[in-house]
Amino acid sequence: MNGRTVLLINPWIHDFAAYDLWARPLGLLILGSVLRMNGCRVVLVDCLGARGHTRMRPGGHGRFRRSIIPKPGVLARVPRHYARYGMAPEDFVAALREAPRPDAVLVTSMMTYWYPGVFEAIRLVRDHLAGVPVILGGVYATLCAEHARQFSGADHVLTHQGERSLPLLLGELWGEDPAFTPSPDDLDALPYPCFDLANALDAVAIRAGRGCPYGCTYCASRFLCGGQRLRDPRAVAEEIGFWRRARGVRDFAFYDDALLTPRDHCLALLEAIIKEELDVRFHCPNGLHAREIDHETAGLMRRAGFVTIRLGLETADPCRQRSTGGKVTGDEFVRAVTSLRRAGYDPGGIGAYILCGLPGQDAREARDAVRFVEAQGARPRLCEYSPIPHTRDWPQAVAASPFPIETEPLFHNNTLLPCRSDRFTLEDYEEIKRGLNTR
Ligand code: B12
Repeated sequence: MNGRTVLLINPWIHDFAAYDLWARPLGLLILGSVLRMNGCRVVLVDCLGARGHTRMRPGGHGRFRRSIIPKPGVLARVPRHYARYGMAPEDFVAALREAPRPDAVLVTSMMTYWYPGVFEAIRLVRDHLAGVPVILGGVYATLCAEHARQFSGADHVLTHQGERSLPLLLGELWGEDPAFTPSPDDLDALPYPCFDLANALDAVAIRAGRGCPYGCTYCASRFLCGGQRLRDPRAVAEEIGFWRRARGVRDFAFYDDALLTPRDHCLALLEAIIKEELDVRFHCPNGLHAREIDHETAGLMRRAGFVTIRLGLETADPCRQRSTGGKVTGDEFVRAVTSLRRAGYDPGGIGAYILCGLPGQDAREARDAVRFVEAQGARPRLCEYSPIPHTRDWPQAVAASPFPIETEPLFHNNTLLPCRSDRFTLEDYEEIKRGLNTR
């Protein structure tokens, strides 16, 4: 594959709201590095990169550039602005023109309901790079594969992890044998993501493992990633050290589905990071498993440089905790918060995610969870439930939702509270949220 050029595209977000909470196209950049190992030249157009922001805060999160666009027809009655988040389309076209003509274009995708931004990118690639094969992959492409095949305009849709399947497909298209087709199960064999292509390296996303030992009914991790696999903790610490020393990166966001599980891996990771003496900050925008946090873990997290802590509580109702997968109990949550506070964390900085609008859920349950979190001194963070195909809750979500979520992924948008009902209305949600904002 020597001499081949591949263009990676991280498309826009089309949504009612979006804020950059350390959102980086980690999967796409790992694939870019795999293709480099195969001799390809790799170029990146990141709609959500430096040119896609109006304001970046120190620490690597910030405001995306926003332009209001017409709502897709099916969302016409939603009384909110709809916008394209990320770089101006003119800049996107200019970037396509400036890049060397590629032998293939790879487009990634994240949330299922963000597909219009993906389609827009593919349309522009088709207009400006006629004849170049376009391959689509990522979370939307995996969760809504048929929808993507039918409507995206891509030549090929690859589902699930692409480390092996992508070089094999490109090999077929180009009539060449790829030299490097790593298994996505052997995480220590994978190269570092090609973050060097990003024009502002203000934060790096990292994973110490993939998958999760739990199988929560509302979560698609099992379908997307398979069972849990772990990286060698020393290799993770070395990677962090590499970005810190070679590129001066101070902020890192962990994208793990289950960073703190199992305990011995987590302790080894924290100790390996501390040993590197790096002066870095870690952010965990994806919820952590509170069950694993005790006096020892909390102390090590503090020493290692963990600053943004979000715990995945979801609900304080013991029945719901058990029936959705049993990942945490109220007592374990209390112990986690107490341990974090003893380790020196400011209670207001300990966020706890609370799921709102699960199929059949009563608003009272979310209100109780808010009170429970506040009683521990932590900060409730509401998360509107997004129904996800291939999860165990999906059939119930389809039955409960007033929207046709089975045929139209736009209705998975969490902003709509897609499984709202008389027992949990949008007004209930707004009222709970207002209550938090006024405190
Ligand atoms: C990290 C993460 C986040 C980060 C942001 C990530 C980002 N880049 O923007 C944060 C914490 C901010 C976040 C927020 C949310 N998230 Co989230 N998140 C994840 C998580 C845990 C990992 C995604 C990831 O980056 N993986 C890392 C890389 C290695 O994998 P990857 O990108 O998928 O890439 C691989 C493959 O997909 C494929 N691939 C990728 N691109 C391409 C391209 C080609 C051409 C090919 C061939 C292959 C390919 O190969 C790659 C390598 O193997 C997933 C769960 C999961 N396990 O996927 C949920 C997940 C995507 N999130 C989800 C949800 C629900 C949310 C929230 C709505 C939660 C909420 N209610 O607030 C918010 C919404 C954010 C918003 N702004 O609206 C859902 C999806 C919902 C949906 N309908 O699509 C998921 C699946 C979790 C779940 N509950 O099941 N999230």
